[in-house]
Amino acid sequence: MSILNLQIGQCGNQVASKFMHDMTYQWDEYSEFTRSKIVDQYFQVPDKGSPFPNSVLIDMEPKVVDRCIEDSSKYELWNYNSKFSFTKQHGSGNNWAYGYYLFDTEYGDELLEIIRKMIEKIDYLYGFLVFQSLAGGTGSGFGTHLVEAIKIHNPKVNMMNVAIWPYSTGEVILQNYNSILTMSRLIQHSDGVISLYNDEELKLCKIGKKIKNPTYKDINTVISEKLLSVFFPCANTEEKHPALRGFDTNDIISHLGILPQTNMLTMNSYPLCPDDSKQFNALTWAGLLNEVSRSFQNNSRDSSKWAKSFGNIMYMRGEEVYKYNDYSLMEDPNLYREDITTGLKILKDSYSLHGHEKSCTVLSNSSQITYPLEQALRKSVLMFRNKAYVHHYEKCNFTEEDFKESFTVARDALLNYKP
Ligand SMILES: Nc1nc2c(ncn2[C@@H]2O[C@H](COP(=O)(O)OP(=O)(O)OP(=O)(O)O)[C@@H](O)[C@H]2O)c(=O)[nH]1
Ligand SMILES: [Mg+2]
Repeated sequence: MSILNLQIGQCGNQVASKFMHDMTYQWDEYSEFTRSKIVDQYFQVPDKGSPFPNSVLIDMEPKVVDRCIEDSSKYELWNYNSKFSFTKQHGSGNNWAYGYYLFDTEYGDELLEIIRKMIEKIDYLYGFLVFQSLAGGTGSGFGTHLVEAIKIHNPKVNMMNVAIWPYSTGEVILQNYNSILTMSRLIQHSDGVISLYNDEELKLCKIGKKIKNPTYKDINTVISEKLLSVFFPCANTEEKHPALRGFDTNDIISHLGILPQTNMLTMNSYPLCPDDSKQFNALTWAGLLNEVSRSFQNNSRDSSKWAKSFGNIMYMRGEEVYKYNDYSLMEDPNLYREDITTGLKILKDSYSLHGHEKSCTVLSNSSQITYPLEQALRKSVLMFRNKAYVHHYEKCNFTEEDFKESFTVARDALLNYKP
């Protein structure tokens, strides 16, 4: 029962490499159950040579992929297998359409062959986990086309995406176009898109961790913590949901009420970081649940403004977790849609992650996604009306009609999330 990770572009590779590194970081402390689940799920153990992750490293430039492979060559437990990497000598220039076009015209078949070889090695593949940024050209454009192609070749295998949103102040001039074009395709082809925000993670590093000038390395540490709180094995020996294992993408998809075009997921995690001042109020399970549930309230007492969920999965990890059973704050009907909801699922493990005594993360299929998507859509439409940079996309066979179609998909998805 394995997941195949696809790490695409600079951001996708750096985030996924940190995630895989942290997955095995405190190996000696893990239980037998946890170790066997990690190996089963994420690694190949060949007869000869060292174990390697079920990961394919992909970029249009060699630098980042080479560095990820080189860094991992120093790890004791595993190393990336360079046979499962794919690089070329030019980037996609932050242009979604160029990345998409390169897949179509030049490199798609070659890459699909590498992925096919990886699939052959896996006993039972049940999911893809794709790491990409929304703003660059490779992770977003090339990555989007790859997702579409994989879905055609493996329609029964589920597909989850980890999408990193750019800083809203904007380092990349085309980032709003690229974000909307990627999201509009993932809305149609993915089974669940987990959004993470560079703005939010930067704030956590600065305010929570007191890092003056956070680097991508710092930001990726925070992102990796959040992702592990979901994808790290969960023993969940409590009676309430004995079959659930949490990190299994099938479970996530079936329990989050994901329907076609309502597949945009967000994460709320507490404590935010070790020296975050909030953690002093949140050292009890009740305090943590209070913090997590408050993040659905959009700072408002008006319940009509609360984020409404199709479904939530709450991961509770740490000390005395099995003794705690008051989930009323996260079961509050105000947090859920009236028409359709799968409600709250709870997963527990007594192993504490990231040095926190206790931690609580909610993975949510809810209207929390609407604000960033609306903002990116608004800015894209404004640029498009002024024909700004459209010719860069047209050069790569991406027409004005294609733009309009993507805007419509994004608008329709937003409507699906309206309570
Ligand atoms: N969190 C995080 N964001 C990153 C990292 N590297 C780049 N980004 C973000 O990703 C976006 C740029 O995308 P990249 O991943 O660099 O682009 P790419 O996919 O390599 O595509 P091209 O370089 O255009 O071929 C910007 O929003 C950056 O802030 C990283 O290591 N961590
Ligand atoms: Mg790049």
